[in-house]
Amino acid sequence: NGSREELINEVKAALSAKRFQHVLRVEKMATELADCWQVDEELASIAALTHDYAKERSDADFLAKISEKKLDPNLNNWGNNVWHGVVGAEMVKDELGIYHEDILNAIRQHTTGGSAMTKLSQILYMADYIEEARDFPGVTEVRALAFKDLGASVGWQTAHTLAYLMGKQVRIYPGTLLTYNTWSVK
Ligand code: DGI
Ligand code: FE
Ligand code: FE
Ligand code: FE
Repeated sequence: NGSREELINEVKAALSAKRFQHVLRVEKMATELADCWQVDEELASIAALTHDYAKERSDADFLAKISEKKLDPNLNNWGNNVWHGVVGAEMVKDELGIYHEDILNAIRQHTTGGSAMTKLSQILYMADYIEEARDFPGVTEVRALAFKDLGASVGWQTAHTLAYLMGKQVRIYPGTLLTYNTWSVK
């Protein structure tokens, strides 16, 4: 725990080169959004650098952490997509020594969002979605929206991600639906 360089080395060691480059792009976008929305840029940097720290961990690691930290046992029924944020935050805390609750909540919420999201959480959720290598229909528009109306951009992402997931007929995490009902409904 300490310098950005130290944190970068720990994250780099935990991830593929490709995912580490994504993390650096999320950091760049998150600090730009933080500057725009008057959020502490250092908090945005730390949250972005650590948001996918646990993404490459085994299912067994996540299941052990759910049990160790006595998290909601319903989490056992999900998978890496949900675990790497919700359970990954516990690994960031225990292994990287990051205890700032706003940062940990932003990591917890970075994939599924949440009904209550701080500005930092909204920023990380959006930065992950619109970092400069992301390419999907509407990306230019939603990038601009994130700097103009942050909450509306959260609603846009949630509506589009939910539609995409439903198109694939995969299971929807209840938290994703709560995010939709809070941020996307007109
Ligand atoms: O970790 P990243 O790839 O940078 O991005 P992410 O953490 O935002 O999303 C990881 C994946 O999670 C993405 O492919 C969409 C998926 N996802 C988000 N909400 C849900 C979900 N998958 C399921 N099955 N259910 C959800 O509610
Ligand atoms: Fe992620
Ligand atoms: Fe995301
Ligand atoms: Fe990510």
